[in-house]
Amino acid sequence: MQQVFAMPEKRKTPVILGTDWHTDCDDAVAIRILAWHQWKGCVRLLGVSIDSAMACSAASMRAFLTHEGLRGVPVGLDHQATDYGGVTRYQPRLAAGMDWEAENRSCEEAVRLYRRLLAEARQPVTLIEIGFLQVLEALMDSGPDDLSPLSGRELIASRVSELWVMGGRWDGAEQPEFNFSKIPRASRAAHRVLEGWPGEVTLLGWEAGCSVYSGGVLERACTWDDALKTVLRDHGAASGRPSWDPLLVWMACLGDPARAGFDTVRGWARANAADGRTHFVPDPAGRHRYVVRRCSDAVYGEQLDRMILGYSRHLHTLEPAPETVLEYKNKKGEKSNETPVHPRPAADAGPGAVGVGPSVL
Ligand SMILES: [Ca+2]
Repeated sequence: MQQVFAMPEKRKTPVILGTDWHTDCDDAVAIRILAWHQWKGCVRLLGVSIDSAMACSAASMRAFLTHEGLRGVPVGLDHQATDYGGVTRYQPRLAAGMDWEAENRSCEEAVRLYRRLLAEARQPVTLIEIGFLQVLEALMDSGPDDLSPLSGRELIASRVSELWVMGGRWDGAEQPEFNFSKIPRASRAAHRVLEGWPGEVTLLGWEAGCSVYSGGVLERACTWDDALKTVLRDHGAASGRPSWDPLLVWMACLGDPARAGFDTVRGWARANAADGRTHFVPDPAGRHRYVVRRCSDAVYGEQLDRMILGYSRHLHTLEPAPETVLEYKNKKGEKSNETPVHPRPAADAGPGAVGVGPSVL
């Protein structure tokens, strides 16, 4: 039976993305999925928090956000998070020609970015975490400051609608998952966030995304320049990459796992503070839930690829989203709804050559 997926609602839900932006590249695919939802008017990206600190973390993130039509989104960095280590090819290429140290230095401390954005929020904010959890742990533990008289827990309780986390394993497997176990303090942070987060948490585990491949559509069907295509090639994943982070971002932007084709199990999730191994106790009154797939790998992968290529074509053809059409006065002082100039330069091929259209779901 054909699975019917929900179109995004034009709610412009404010979201903050936390990402390790580390050695894997599915975070970049996830940002493409988020950008697609912003284009469709579903979400509004308030900021990005990077929770591992590499040589060109901030420079490569800012460059990629610009490629994705998200220039100017504030970027925070956990400046202490050099202990995650790691080397990657895609970041240096994105950051070529930029002053890496200066870009990192210019980033607001990640916890302070969260506190500032939450203090300024006038409607509930969705938090999406596709990396390590020590920044959210520090947010939870933060005290009142010049940004807000509220403690971190009070800010979360009053301003955050829900936290969405890619992490853990919820299929009963013994092995710990990467985000919850890369280094000891990642495990401790996972333990403490699951134990003490004052709100709803939805978890997508390793098992839900490991066999869903996405992104390969760019190699097959995108004949123009696309930064994400280059990122995937640099990672050695031109034919696609498992979709842990993209799947979580998709359901979080929709605000409901069911709308992305997932069931949920409610209860209490726990992570071992020493090694990040996870455990779940079903309970209808629990504040946590993990997602369970309804569909085949191919069905999820196709849906993600349609968004990935649809947004690529949008960037390439400079097609304006309805939400970005500005009203302005022409030379005669008359109001006009003419298309504004898109900040991206024109690329080298015409529109509509291959693949699916931008209205994809
Ligand atoms: Ca990640």
